[in-house]
Amino acid sequence: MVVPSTTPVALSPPRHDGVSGGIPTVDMSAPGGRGALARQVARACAERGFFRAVNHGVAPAGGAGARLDAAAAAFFALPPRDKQRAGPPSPLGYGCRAIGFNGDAGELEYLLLQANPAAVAHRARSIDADDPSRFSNVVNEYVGAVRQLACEILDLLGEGLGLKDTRYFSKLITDTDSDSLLRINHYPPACTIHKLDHDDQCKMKSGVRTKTSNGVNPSAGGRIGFGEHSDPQILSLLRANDVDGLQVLLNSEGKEVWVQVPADPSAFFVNVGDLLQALTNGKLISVRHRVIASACRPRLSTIYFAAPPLHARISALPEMITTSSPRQYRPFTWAEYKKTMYSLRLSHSRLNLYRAA
Ligand code: GA4
Repeated sequence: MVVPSTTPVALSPPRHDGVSGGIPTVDMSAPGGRGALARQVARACAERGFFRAVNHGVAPAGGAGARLDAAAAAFFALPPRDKQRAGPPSPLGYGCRAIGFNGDAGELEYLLLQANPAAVAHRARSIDADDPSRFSNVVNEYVGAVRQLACEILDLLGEGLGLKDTRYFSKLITDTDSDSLLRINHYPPACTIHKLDHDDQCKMKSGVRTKTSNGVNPSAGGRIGFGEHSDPQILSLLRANDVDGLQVLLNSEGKEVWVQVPADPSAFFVNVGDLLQALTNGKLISVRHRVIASACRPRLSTIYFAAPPLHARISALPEMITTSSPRQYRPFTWAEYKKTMYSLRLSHSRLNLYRAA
């Protein structure tokens, strides 16, 4: 077994074009043709399970992303009592520190929403009591745009992997019953964290700052904002402000190392989820990642988790199974997988429970 080193590193030197510090970058508008783009996306997802998408055309400055960030910031600035009207997370709704149902905790507060208009409208009443439709419009506009990008990436993957039905993956997430989620995470400035008890955390004000010379609180380094895990769904698209914190576990010359992902508010960070690993028979890898919240400024991130409908059958595609690459996972439904994931801790390597006999 490979033991991950705990100290985050930047991998160097870059291994091939478009890879910097171990993190592949894909220019979604690069000239050079769709075939080349498809191959680049498939290669990044196979080698790293993760890439930075730039020039993606979604949420340019002042667009849907900026409007969502403003609505989220306004919500998180509310007094704790008001925010708690949208919680506790069931798992959807407002949550503070507690993650899932099995004792996981992080230094964050969040909103977890089902990414469909009816569910958003229902939830918006407890999030923006003054004008619920204002909040739902902003969320729905963002979800529409980010889902389009997710479909584009999934279609490129279908092409890059040489699937017979290149739209197989994207059809799973555009189904009207798709179980996709939107998560908005607010990591309060580490400098304001005094005590770790639940009440204190959840009452923290996000605007309070402690002065340091470089904006990073040295004594707060290493706090787990969101613990190590892989995303269970098909594909996740993350956008965040200019505050660092995200780290991915990458393999470098046979060793697993935590790699810091420099913040880039103009980019989407894309990662392969467990279901895509299963559908591709392990060809694409569901990357483990975490957030270390050590900055003196709040980190705000928004993640779209593209998921299939609950009844979708997840089984490796025939093109992915060969004599040299036999079936790795037994077929299962997304509903079955979700039940398993909610019964386990955040860091569990849950896909291993589905290994073919
Ligand atoms: C990790 C990815 C997403 O944030 C999430 C998380 C979910 C939750 O917060 O309710 C889970 C976690 C995530 C996987 C294991 C279970 C479920 C918390 C947890 C301990 C929304 C998701 O889909 O799975």
